[in-house]
Amino acid sequence: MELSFKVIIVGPGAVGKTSLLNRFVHNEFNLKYKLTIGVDFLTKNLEYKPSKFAKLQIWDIGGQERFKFLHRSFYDGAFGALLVFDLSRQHTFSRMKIWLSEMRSIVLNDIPKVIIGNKSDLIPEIGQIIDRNEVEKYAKNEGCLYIETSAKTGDNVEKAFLELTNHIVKKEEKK
Ligand code: G3D
Ligand code: MG
Repeated sequence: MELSFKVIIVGPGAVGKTSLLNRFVHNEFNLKYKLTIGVDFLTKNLEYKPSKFAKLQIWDIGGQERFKFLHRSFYDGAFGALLVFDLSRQHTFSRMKIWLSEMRSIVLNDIPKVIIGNKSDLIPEIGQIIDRNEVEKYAKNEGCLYIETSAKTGDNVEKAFLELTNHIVKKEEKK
């Protein structure tokens, strides 16, 4: 049986959603398409356990409000979600929380979610802007994993997708 899952990547603009997707799927950081127009998806076959593969169809959306009318079909059929904010910009954390509560109002079944603090490569330079304990507390409270990534260096990017996939697989196996 081939496993195949739709997963979605959401969050405010410019937090690095498209860059994370490019890093994960193509292992590169130079953006060929800068602005996400509406909805786009990429697929990748992920070896989530030795010799076990899952095909991920990853949907990327712009953070822009003007795409709001797309949300319902965007969320439709998703098995899991990555919620991204930017570790270098405080307000993106609050905006990401709004995305999560909106998702809860649209996707009524509880799908696995991973919260991503992206751009961790900037922390040595700019210091810690967002209280990590607060993010961890929030994630725990929402039943989500929290992972800090860098699409630029690639740090933890595969791990974030792996954790999400393992979560989804475990949940499906229980059915
Ligand atoms: P979005 O899809 O969430 O809107 P993008 O975000 O992937 O388009 O990225 C927005 C900007 O953040 C881009 O910069 C991109 O290069 C940068 N970026 C994405 N991920 C990282 C990261 O992990 N580290 C750093 N340092 N920058 C990142 P520009 O300048 O091209 O707008
Ligand atoms: Mg984008």
